[in-house]
Amino acid sequence: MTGKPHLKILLCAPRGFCAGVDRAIQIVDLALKKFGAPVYVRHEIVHNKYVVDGLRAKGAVFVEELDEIPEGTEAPVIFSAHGVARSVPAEARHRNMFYLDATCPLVTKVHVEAQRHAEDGRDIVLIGHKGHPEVIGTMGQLPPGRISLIETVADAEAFAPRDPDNLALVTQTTLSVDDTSAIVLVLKSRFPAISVAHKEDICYATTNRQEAVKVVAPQVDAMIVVGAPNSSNSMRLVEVGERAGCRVSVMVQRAGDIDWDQFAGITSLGITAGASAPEQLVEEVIAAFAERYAVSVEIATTAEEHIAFNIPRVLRELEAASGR
Ligand code: 0CN
Ligand code: SF4
Repeated sequence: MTGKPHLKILLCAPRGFCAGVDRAIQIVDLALKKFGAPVYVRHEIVHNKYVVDGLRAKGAVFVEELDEIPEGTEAPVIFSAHGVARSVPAEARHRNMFYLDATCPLVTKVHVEAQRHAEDGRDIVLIGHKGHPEVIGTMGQLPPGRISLIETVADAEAFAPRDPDNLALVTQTTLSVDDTSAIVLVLKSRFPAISVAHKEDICYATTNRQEAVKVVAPQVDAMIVVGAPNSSNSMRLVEVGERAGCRVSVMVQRAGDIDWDQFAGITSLGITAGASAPEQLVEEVIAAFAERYAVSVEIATTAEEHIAFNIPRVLRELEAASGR
């Protein structure tokens, strides 16, 4: 018998890596194998320091813009999962760079939607967070002025389009499902003709992880989201936990970040992880609790995920050629 207090951990499922993140990391890994170091990566491939540090140790060089990459390099450059403005591949082509696009196919789908709406003569409303790389990438699919960014219900109420009867709506993929539906409601009531895809563009992974937290958070004393502060989908999970009435709903990047005072006296804990957070970090957090508590871990499954995305053909071909 240990003298440790008992702690029941409810582990959200699904949690952690989504298909887009898995693919993006695989693209960097395979590129390093095929072309050797260095491989340049524009922006954090996914928003997780542990992932980025791990790839950096294998020879990936992270930059924010292409102009940080030396002129004339033959090393490939990879665009992150969040997508890029059209000017980025254009610049890469102009500089004769070899690039690989790790943009999640679900983000590319939004880019294509925006382009189609523009071809049909509509102006576009994008719901998203200003300054987020996905928003910069999506807005950069069209010339300035064609896409208006809406961040809040107040923005939607104040929005004054030049042609209210000729609008289309697209969204960032990693938003709060509930906040977005409130904004969509305002836009639809103000602009009944607005063209919306069957639903907003929030991806399956974002939706499923929020749904799991909604189920788990009301059952526990505290909620931990393993993730990073610059990860939109992870930050949304913290909010969902708070709104579900959890007294403590916090983000933790690594076990070392845990503020033990916040968890004093708890007997149950919910744990999830953002779409860019590796499972090793979840295990590390559980292990840290297991040092102080007699933990029991139960999995709370709210959805099954069986989605996987293909990697770019050039890597598949190289993979085949090298006999892997
Ligand atoms: O954390 P991520 O790298 O990105 P955001 O949630 O900040 O968009 O997760 C991958 C998501 C994508 C694209
Ligand atoms: Fe793609 Fe969604 Fe994952 Fe982003 S969170 S990489 S959109 S599956």
